[in-house]
Amino acid sequence: IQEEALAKVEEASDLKELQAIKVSFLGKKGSLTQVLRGMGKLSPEERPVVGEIANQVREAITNAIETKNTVLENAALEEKLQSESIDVTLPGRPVKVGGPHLLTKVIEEIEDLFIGMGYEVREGPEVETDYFNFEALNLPKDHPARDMQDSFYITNELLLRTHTSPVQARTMQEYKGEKGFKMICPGRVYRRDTDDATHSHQFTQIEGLYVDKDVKMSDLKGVLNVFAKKMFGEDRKIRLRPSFFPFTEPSVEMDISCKVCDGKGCSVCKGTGWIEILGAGMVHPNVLEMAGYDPNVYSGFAFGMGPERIAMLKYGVNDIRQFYLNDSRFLKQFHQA
Ligand code: FA5
Repeated sequence: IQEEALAKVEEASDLKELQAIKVSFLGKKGSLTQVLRGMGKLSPEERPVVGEIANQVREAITNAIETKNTVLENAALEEKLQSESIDVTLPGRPVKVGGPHLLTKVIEEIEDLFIGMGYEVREGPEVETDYFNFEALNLPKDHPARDMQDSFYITNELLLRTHTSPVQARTMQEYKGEKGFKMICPGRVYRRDTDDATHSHQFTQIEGLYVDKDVKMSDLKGVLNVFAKKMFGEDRKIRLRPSFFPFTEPSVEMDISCKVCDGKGCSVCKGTGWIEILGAGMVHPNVLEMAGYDPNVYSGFAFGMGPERIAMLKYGVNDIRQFYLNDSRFLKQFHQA
């Protein structure tokens, strides 16, 4: 029995097999156990002799199994370590990092440009009073021009601002009609417009206002010209067309000469070759007066532009809705831009 058992233990190749061998010799029905059970039938002289041998055999088998058990356990551990080892020399997986939204970048670019010309950056509330959004801008109740900007009213007196122009009146009030200043104000605005490729019901504007003694229309033209060239390139031309806003007189809209470029070169846009990007004008005397400035002493110019339209023109985006879809395939194209 001992020889047979030791040979089998030696051959065992895994822990399961070793366990089976242990049961077959030492278990309840194991062959050595059978021998021990049969001892009762032996004569009193034979019993101690056979008993001693049987005990020695059991000890030998038990020792052999334990030794083999340790060997097999170590082997199993070794194998596990091998198969689960980490190759630290493999290149890591890149961690995805975000970046500023294209619109944020364009707004910051415009801000930098005007900060360079001495403008301060201001903010105003998106939930605005009827007074600042309309009345202080020379748009009394029932004025037909209110229809130009279909509004989201919250109460009779509160609405989501339809443009950033209320910040003109707010800033003038803060300066109390006492001194000149230059400011721009970027922010979100809301209109009951139907969404399409160039219109959104929520979009951004950047307002600009320069109030001082002796500000002239030619100053406005000069500043807009610098802005257009810095933003779109030296070869761009601007065109001011007569327009109407109740808060400016005279009022203009600014077009920029438009070109489309592809791999083969650039050509002017289809249609007129011009694209409208902002509204502007000389601050209406009524607006100056309501905000505490004497229109006989002070004058000013103001403008309001749409950064989405500017970004579309500059980066070749053909649908304004792309800015709000949060499609990472669109967004990540501009992370390095
Ligand atoms: C105004 O909102 C005037 N407050 C601008 C102004 C300021 C004039 C100061 C004079 C003095 P208008 O509605 O045209 O004007 O809008 C200005 C710009 O906002 C447009 O040129 C366009 O670039 C952008 N814009 C207007 N409506 C939308 C829209 N639904 N979606 C995206 N951009 C728009």
